[in-house]
Amino acid sequence: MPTVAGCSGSSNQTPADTQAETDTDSETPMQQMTDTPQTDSPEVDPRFGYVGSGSEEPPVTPDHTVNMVIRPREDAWLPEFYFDPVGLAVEPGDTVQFNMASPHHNVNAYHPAFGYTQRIPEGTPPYSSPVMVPGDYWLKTFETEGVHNIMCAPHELFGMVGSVVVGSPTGPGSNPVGEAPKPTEQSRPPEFTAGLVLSDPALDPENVASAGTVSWSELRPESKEPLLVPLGEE
Ligand SMILES: [Cu+2]
Repeated sequence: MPTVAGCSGSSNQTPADTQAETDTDSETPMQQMTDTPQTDSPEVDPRFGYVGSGSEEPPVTPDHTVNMVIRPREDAWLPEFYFDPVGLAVEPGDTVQFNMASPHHNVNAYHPAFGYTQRIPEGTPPYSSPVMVPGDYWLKTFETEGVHNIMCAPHELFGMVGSVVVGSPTGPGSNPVGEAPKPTEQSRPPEFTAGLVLSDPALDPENVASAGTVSWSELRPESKEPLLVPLGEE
């Protein structure tokens, strides 16, 4: 049985870190951050998105909002960890704001660079956010058309996964979750409750595309079943 994936020790930083050319070491980093070179969309990085804290105004007006939630269960020791909505249809170029409604989450693409089977469109960079705290938010602009399966890496095996359909319900993310990795990939598909959630009929890419949004409450109870047990319990 695979071990639970720990938090990747990545220290992802905002693009501001790449502009250390200016050697004015006196002013605050926040001040330098506002001097980002002008491009079409400089604020939301294709790989690292944009991290906002507290009441900070987003630099880009989000087109959609997703909450990242922890909710206790009445019938099990393990709470539910989930994205809400868990399925979302967007247009290419739309920006989604992920709100940390609870602690210790991130947003992470299913991509071989992270050790997972590819479940985002080919040619898409392996995007991820840092692990964030309540009140933070993360912006991601979805450019590449097709199905994007995403997860919270710390809680993936508990079912904290989602599906963003960008334009058309196509690409590797539209394949069944049990699909074997390519021979060249050291990667694994969505497993345990992650596999159940992404296999729920409501998250069928065609359904997400036509429904627009799929809330967590629309999934079948059996798709949310906790499959991991703590030490000492059966
Ligand atoms: Cu999480």
